[in-house]
Amino acid sequence: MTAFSLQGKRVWVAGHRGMVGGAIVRRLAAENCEVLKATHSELDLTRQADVEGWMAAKKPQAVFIAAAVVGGILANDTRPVDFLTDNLAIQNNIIATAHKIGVEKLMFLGSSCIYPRLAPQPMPESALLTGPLEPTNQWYAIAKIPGIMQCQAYRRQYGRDFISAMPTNLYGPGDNFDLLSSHVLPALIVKAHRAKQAGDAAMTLWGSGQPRREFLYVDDLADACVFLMKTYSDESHVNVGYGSDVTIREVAEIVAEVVGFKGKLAYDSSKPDGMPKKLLDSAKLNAMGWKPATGLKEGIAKAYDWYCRNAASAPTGN
Ligand code: GFB
Repeated sequence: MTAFSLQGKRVWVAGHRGMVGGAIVRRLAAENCEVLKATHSELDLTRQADVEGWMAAKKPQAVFIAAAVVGGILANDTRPVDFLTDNLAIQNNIIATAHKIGVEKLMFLGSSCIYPRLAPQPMPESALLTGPLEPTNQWYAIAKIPGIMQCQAYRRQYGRDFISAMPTNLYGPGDNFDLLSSHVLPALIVKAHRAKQAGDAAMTLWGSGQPRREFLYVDDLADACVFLMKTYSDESHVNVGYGSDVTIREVAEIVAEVVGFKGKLAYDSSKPDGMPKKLLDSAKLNAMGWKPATGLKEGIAKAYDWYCRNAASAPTGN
């Protein structure tokens, strides 16, 4: 493995206002580097000429691509154009320009939904492109797969040090708590909090509660990203997971306990379940010496605390 030092470098975190980008910025504070950021009003990442102009002027030496159109199971299903074409444009513009201006190291971030719906569990890196995708997130998955291939292609043809990491389902500070577009964990936090405040007898989950998901605290992901940026240099993408999964019902029970909601769980079967199980095989990353630091209940307590201090009073979708 080749060591790459971030010290003294200009490091661009594309998507720094998102949950993942924000966590990477927090983690980079310990790396003695200059963090570059561009807000959406300063730079529209879907516009190639703008990305080229901005990157040529700012000259980042390292880039984390944490910018993406993201969302939970319903948002994926109802906004296919945004999830497919915006994500393709964003990653293509950044990766191609990174090559043009000679970025020394780049990390592309994908998602565990790149793997087939019925992939072997836990899902190893080698399961990519071995079967049909889960229909509820196929647009996002189809957009992310070429990002991995692009990093590989620039490495093969031009010797670029571009790598990719595939995180599992994430949660934590800076999450999206809008019930119509969020992922399950922030949605459960909002639902439990509101149900507790209203004195409701039950809170309603989407689907059957039976699907299994793996949840990683976002600051642990950021730590893994910086670790890989500094130590990993190869073609294959690397899974970044927590190491174990729970059913949606089980995670709802943990959220209810953390929030202090004592009512029942109800299920809305008109909403989709999505993948029956999504657990990454993170053996490759673990063998390099990295492990997550935050337990699930501990992470949920931190996320709930952040929600109470920052988002609980904001209007959210219903
Ligand atoms: O996190 P989530 O929206 O997406 O949903 P995926 C996970 C599971 O939680 C599904 C259930 O079985 C949902 O039906 N669920 C229960 C809920 N209650 C709720 C709720 O109130 N809100 C939400 N959102 N779900 C995502 C992809 O898939 O995984 C993304 O859509 C991304 O593109 C991400 O790849 C990692 O885990 O099914």
